[in-house]
Amino acid sequence: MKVSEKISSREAIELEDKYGAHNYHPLPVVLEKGEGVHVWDVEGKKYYDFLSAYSAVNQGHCHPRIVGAMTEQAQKLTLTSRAFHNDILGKYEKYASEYFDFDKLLPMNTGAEAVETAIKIARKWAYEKKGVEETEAQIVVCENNFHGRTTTIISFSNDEGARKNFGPYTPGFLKIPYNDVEALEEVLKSNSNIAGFLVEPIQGEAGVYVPSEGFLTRAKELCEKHNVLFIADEVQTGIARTGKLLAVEHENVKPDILILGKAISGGVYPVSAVLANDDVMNVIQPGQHGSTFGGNPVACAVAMAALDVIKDEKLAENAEKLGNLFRRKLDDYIRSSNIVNLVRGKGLLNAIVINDSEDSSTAWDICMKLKENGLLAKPTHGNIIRFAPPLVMNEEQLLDCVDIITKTLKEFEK
Ligand code: IF1
Repeated sequence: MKVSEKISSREAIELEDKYGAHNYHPLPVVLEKGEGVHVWDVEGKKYYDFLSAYSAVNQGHCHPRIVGAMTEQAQKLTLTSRAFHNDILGKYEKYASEYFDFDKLLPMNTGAEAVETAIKIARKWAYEKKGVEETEAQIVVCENNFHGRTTTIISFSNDEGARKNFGPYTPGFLKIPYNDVEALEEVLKSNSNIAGFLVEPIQGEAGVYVPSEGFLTRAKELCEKHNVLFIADEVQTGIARTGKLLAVEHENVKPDILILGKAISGGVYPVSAVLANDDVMNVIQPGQHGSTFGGNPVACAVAMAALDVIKDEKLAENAEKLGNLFRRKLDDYIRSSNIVNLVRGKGLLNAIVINDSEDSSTAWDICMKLKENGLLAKPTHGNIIRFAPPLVMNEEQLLDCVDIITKTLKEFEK
């Protein structure tokens, strides 16, 4: 079968089922085209994309400037490895370091790789700068975290589905409840070998949990007081998704290590990055960390275009404005609804909690009906549906989506 050969939804799903590992349970829709806030399935049906590939397509599907940057670079030089220099890596590292106001950037490819990189840097910093006894460093993480799927990262997950039967697990992590400043203070006071505090500024996969106002500020203060690195995982919340360039900016908190992924490339190419100032980043010396594709020329070209688009199209401001409108409109509906308990989020990272048990199929059934009505979304855990459209959406499109969502939810009113 040639790639260009037309395929039906049923055929595509059957091929994946027969020849692909069953590591996902996708909604039964087969997409063929994406443009801006819309995607089309192989039968030509058009949908609003309300997942944005888990917040990787913030700039909209196939943004011409980003695809153009990829196409142009791909015809010049795609990959050199880091065995040699090239003419674009340094430009990108300067551009992105200044863009996020850090001294340096370490380029990787996936979010999980960037999280692993941040863990390694924090541990090395603890041994070589803080004086922690080697192999004794601990990193504080939050319950219900999601930071990726590598063996070390799932070692500190409490999601049984993500970690069961993948042991033995990597040691060196201490867990506290999310949004619990007292628990953080307690663990930092009673342990002198803490390297860092790794936290999502909003917990995405857990169900878009926004912490209390001031949590990030207090957490950063405690990290400074106890000489612990504040490590912000902005893979999902970053790149304008929550109405600021970074979610930590809602509290003017500057992390010691910043982790980025997903929309740093506009969903066009796998790009991730770890940023830090010299006193932290310089613990990494030649030969101590790396990746074949990390910082490749295509990634550099794509990321610079993707970050340009965020600023030029004022996507953080748009996310802030449309996010407030979205939650206001849904709150109006929820007041008279018996199927939705609440809507929560920041910017255009939102979720609704369905008034049914976690193990019910209601959230899934609602997403199936949304699909019929021309909007794609997917439940995170159990009875929570995440709503995260591309940030290029305009007000008219957002109100159209609110109509689709509320009309669909009304069909499930008890
Ligand atoms: C899946 C959602 C999950 C992330 C944060 C690191 C990573 C992610 C805060 C790793 C990745 C993706 C992974 C994907 C589903 C999606 C996701 F919340 F975004 F929806 F799982 F939590 N830090 N999130 O959210 O980045 O290695 O994937 O590039 O694994 O099912 P990655």
